[in-house]
Amino acid sequence: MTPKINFFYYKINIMIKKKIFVIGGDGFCGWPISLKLSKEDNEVTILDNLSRRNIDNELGTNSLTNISTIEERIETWESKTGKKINFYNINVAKEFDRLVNLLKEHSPDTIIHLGEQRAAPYSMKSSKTKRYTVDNNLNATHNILAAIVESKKDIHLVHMGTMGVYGYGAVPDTIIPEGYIDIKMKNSSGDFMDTKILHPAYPGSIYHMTKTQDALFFQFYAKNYKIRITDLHQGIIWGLHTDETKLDEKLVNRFDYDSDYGTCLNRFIMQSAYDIPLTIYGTGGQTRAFIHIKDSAQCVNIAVNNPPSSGEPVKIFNQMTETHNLLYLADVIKKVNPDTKVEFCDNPRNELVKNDLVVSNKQFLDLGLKPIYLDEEHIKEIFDSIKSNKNRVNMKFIKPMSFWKN
Ligand code: USQ
Repeated sequence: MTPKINFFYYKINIMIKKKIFVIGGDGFCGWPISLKLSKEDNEVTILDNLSRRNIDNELGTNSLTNISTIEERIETWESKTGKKINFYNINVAKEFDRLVNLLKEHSPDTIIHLGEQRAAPYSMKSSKTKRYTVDNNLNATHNILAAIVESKKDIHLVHMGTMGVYGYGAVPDTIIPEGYIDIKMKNSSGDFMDTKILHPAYPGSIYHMTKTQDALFFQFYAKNYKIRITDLHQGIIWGLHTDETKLDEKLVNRFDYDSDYGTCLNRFIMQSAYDIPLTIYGTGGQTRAFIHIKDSAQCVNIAVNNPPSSGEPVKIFNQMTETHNLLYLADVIKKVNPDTKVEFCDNPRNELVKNDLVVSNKQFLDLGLKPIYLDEEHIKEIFDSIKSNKNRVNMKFIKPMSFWKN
């Protein structure tokens, strides 16, 4: 090899910050996160079995935006930015040996794990979807952990979890801490000893339950194998574009509006934009945590760059920026479109009619997150960007399709 070529390789190496696998990198969160990390000069490899696209086929649903194939997405990104993203079509819940080989071959510094079925309503639809959610999510998480051990590589695992593991205001008048609570336990002499444990799990759906089970896998593997693990307890995402997905129409993110995969604020904005009454379940007194899609990608970027040390307990962040109840969401939307109507529907879910929710997100704020807060300007931006997709709206998917009582 000539000195010139050596220099060339050296240059490439110092330009690449980290080698990152994004498992689930074709999905609603995974795609903008992959682009963000690629833009930040990381070498990004997407591992995805395209299950989200297949579930659209199964349900007959579609993204409101017309998303490109993963191949077109990656080609477009490279032609716009000169940055390459690799892609492997792999089911990590089933193809363990292939996953281990990929880890050995690429030696990623970081794995972002979004390879789970992520809709609470879908997970409650039937025995089939319950079993699929449990089989897929638990096997995916455990295979990734076991593959990291098997590969003998020092890999930081960043997992996309959910605020729903805490329940929503399950312990009234408390601030939800970031993952752990301080407790006192009586010892054999009857004295109270200080200790710290994972916040008790209060899952409200099968999907949320899989994330509470993930937490035990993480605790075990961090302690016994000293794997560096970060768990992000994310709130409800809203918004559509990031700076990267806006670069070309072929990079557009998916926007779900059906009652299984569409999150409430995105659904309400879309309903208002097309003169459909907002489908508020129950009284609208349910309070939830929210985060804009751009902030979600930024938080993952921060987490990637601030890993725990080997042997440290799992690092847990609350990945949310504000809490609101559903009636408040309707009020903000009405400010943008005063013609917005509301329909209070029978609640298909089993949840509190009203709750308070106070959450700490101090760690991300301390690490420099500057949140995008819900306001009329941002809602208007989403209105404008979805206005041209009227022909893709199927009214059949507006009303609840999954029921907690099944
Ligand atoms: N809701 C309505 N009308 C609708 C849809 C939802 O009133 O048309 C209500 C629900 O009853 C619920 C609230 O809005 O009280 C939130 O529902 P959602 O569908 O927006 O969110 P959820 O099912 O909780 O799940 C979403 C994501 C999931 C993520 C979770 C974060 O799909 O992946 O983990 O938000 S959290 O809610 O903080 O657990």
